[in-house]
Amino acid sequence: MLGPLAFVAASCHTTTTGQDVTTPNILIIYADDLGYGDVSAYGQGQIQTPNIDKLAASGVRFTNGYATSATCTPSRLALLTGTYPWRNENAKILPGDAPLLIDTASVTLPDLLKKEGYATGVVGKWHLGLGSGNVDWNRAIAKTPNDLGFDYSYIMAATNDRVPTVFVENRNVVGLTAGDPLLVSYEKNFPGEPTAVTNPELMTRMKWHHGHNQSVHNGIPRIGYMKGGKSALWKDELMAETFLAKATAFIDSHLAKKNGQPFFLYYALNQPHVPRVPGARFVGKSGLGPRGDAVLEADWCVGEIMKKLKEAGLTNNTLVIFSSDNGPVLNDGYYDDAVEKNGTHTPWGQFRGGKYSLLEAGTRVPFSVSWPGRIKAAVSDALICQLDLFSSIASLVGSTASTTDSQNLLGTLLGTSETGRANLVLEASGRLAFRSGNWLLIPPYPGKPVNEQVQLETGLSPSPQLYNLRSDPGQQKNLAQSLPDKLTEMQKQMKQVVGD
Ligand code: NG6
Ligand code: CA
Repeated sequence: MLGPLAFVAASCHTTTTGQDVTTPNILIIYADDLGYGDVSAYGQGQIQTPNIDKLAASGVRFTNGYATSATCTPSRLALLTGTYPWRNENAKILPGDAPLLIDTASVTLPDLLKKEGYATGVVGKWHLGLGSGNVDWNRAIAKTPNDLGFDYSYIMAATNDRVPTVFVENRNVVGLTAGDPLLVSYEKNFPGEPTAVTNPELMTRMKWHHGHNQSVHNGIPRIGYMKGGKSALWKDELMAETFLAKATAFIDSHLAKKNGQPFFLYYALNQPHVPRVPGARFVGKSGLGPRGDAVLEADWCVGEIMKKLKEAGLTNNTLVIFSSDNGPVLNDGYYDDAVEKNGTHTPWGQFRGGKYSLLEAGTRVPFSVSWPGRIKAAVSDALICQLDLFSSIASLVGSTASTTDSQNLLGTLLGTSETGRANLVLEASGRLAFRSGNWLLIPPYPGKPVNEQVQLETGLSPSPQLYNLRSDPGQQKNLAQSLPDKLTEMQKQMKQVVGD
C-alpha cells in the first residue's frame, strides 16, 4: 500500500478486483547485451554511463538482478510472460522470420496492464517472432505484439544483424513501396542476389568474423537472405534515434488524450548488440571502438527518455525499470574492433563468462528500479529476476494475474523489503544452472569450456560445479568435491524446481 499522503499525483483507479490502487506509469528500458560492468553505477568497468547511473541512484539498484537467460529471446519471453523460458522448447535465438513465440491466448504483462486500464506500447527490439510462419512482409502481419496486449508497437522483428532490416509498426513494414516487395528467407538466397561471400566488396562498413555472411545491407553483412523492399530498409546509424523518437511520440500521443490513463512502455534498446553502428555524434567518443560508443549511445537514450518524462511532469509518477537481456560479448561475429579496443574495460564486471554462458556474467545484469515519488534510494542485494516483474507489477496495479514461476517481490522491487527469491533457475542455450541463496550449481554438461568464436567461457564442464557467490563472486573455487553434502542438497533442490 502507498504510504500516507504520498506526494505524487499518480493515477488512482479501481482495479478489476474492485480495489483502489495508485497506478504509476511504467517504463521498462531493456538494453541488448549490456553487461553488469558496462554500467558505471556498478563501479567495475571503464565506460561512464551517467544517465543510467542517475536512474539507478534515484531508486533501488540490485546487485543480484538476473535475466533468466544468457541470450535474448528466452529472456524476453520470461520478461513478458512471467514464465521460465526452458518450459518452452522453442525459446531459443529466433531467426528473423520465426512465428510469434508467445501464444496469443496467454496473459502477458501488457495484457494484464491493459486490463487494469493502461495504455500499452513497445518500441525497439522484439525478437519473439511474428505471424504464424511464412510471413508475407508486404501485407498486414496477422500476429504481432498488438495481439499480446500492446496497443502500439514499433519494432525490429529480430536483431540488428538479422534480415529483414526493416521496422514494423503495428502490423505493417514501415516505408515499403508498391512494386518492390520485400522477400525474406533463412533457407536459400534469391537467385542473382549478392551475398557477403559472392560479393565481399559490398562490405564497405564491416566484415564478418563468424556467421553473418549472407545478405548485405548498408555495407554490413547479415544473417539471412533478403531481396527488395529497398525504400523500407533501415539505416543502422539512425536506429537509436528512430526508436527514441517513437518512444517519446508514444508518450506524447498518450498525454494528448488527457484521459488520466497511466501508460506502460516497453522500450527495448538496440545497443550494444552487433552490428554496432551508433549515430555520428557517438563515433569515437568512448575510445573503446564501436561497442563502447554504442554503450554511450544507449546511455544517451536513457537520458533522453528521462528528459521526456521530466518535461511532461511525469518523473514522480513513473516507475522506471532498467535492465539488460543478457550479459556482454565483445566479438559477436563482426570485425568491429571490440576486442582490440577494449583496453582494461570489464563489461562482465567481476564475474566469469558472458553472453551464452552459464557462468555469472551470462545472466547477472544491471537491474535498477526507480520511482522518485515512491521509492527511496538504496542498493539491494536481494535475489531478483526479470521473471518476477510479471507478478510484482500485477500486484502493484491490483491485478490477480500470476504465474507459477514469477514471484511477487513488489516490496523488494520498491525497496521496502530485503527479501528476494529463495532460488532461481538460469539458462544458457537450453542448459540450466541453479542458484539457491548464495550457492550456485552448474550440473555436468558435455561441450567445450570456451566458446571459441566469441572467446567466452561457456560454464560447461563434465563435472558438477558448485560456487559460493557471496565469498567467491568470480567463481574461482569449485566446491563440488570439498562440500559433497551441499552439492547433494543443491542437486535435490534443483530437481524439485526443474523436475527430471
Ligand atoms: C547468434 C549470432 C550473434 C547474435 C546472436 C543473437 C552468429 C554466429 N551469431 O546466432 O551474432 O546475433 O545470435 O543475440 O550468427 S541475441 O542477443 O539476440 O540473443
Ligand atoms: Ca541480447
